Amino acid sequence: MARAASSSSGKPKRAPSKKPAAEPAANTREGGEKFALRSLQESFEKDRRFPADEAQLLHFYEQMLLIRRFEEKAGQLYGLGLIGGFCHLYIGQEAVAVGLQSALEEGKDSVITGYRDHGHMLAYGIDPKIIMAELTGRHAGISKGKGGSMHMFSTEHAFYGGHGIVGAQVPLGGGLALAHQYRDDGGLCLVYFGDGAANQGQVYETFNMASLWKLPIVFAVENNQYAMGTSVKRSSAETEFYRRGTAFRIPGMKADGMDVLQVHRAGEIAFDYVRGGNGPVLIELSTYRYRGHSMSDPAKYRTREEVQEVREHHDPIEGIKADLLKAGVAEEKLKDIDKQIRATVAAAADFAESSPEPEPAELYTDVLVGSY
Ligand SMILES: Cc1ncc(C[n+]2csc(CCOP(=O)(O)OP(=O)(O)O)c2C)c(N)n1
Ligand SMILES: [Mg+2]
Repeated sequence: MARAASSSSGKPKRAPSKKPAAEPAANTREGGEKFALRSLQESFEKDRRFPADEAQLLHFYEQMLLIRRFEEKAGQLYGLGLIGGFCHLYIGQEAVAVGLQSALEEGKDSVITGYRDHGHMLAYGIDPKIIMAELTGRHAGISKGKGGSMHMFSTEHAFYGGHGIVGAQVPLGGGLALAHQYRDDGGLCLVYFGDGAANQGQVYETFNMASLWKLPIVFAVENNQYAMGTSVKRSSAETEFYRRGTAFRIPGMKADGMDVLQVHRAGEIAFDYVRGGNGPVLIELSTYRYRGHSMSDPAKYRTREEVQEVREHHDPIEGIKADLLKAGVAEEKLKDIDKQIRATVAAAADFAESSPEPEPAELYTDVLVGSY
């Protein structure tokens, strides 16, 4: 039977454009069968590592090492009872936040993530003192000590948290991207979420609207192989997370999340594409967390050998160190940088421990009270 010239909803089909039709982009409805999941991966595969010069390599090394040493110290303070509530460390995943955020335009682009958020803040150059003060619930903390480890924000850096509800940051990120589009400010939103969060329905609702409206958004799945104690193999029907946007015509990319140069390069390609008005990109960063899910995780779901293998052969900081040594940087210099970073982190911990807690009156500030 011949098809009527109307869509399934009964509405007449849009009249064909009078302009000479430009070749439709593959990743649009008009692009029909041409949608290519791996269209961006192909350009990435041509040249997977960002060709950093010595100064850039040193910068990546310093940023990742700062996150590592900061998180080690946070673990110690937690053990001493100075950090209350939940505390999720980023040790092992440093290359993801550093590689991606260094490819953003700070102040123009926005970032949002889940509760494993200390590294993302440090990657923005936010003062470790005020992050540590937040972890220890002090007034000087970035959320005045009222947010703690999971709920930190810096509107100055367009960093919108810090969210404890798994996956909730994804639709919020969609909203941030819609705001960029509406204001036409040229910015994009980078949304991070985990492999576990990737199984949530709200993620796919966001994919649909983001793709339909061509929102300037990059979805970054930090696949650290586990959601609490459940491995991706036990929880996910599709463990190749970069494919998860296929049904929504979102091109997918996959990069080694333990190699900061690969992450940065993948970020550049994705951000360029999104800034071109082409709609969202999904990047899967394969990574690994060395510590437990949170500080109270006995980690019985994996062997010590598994963790040891990643530490010995895939550590992101050892990786960049090898690049630096190859570039002729003296090992002594790298040791000096480590010493300075340890001193910075020790000063942040001292500051946090000696800062006052918020006044009781703070209970009444930043609280939304109103009638609806
Ligand atoms: C809606 C919701 N369900 C469950 C939880 C409890 N929970 C906290 S973290 C987590 C696992 C999430 O894993 P993943 O998304 O892989 O992130 P990762 O912790 O590995 O960074 C769960 C189930 C929660 N905080 N929110
Ligand atoms: Mg995970």
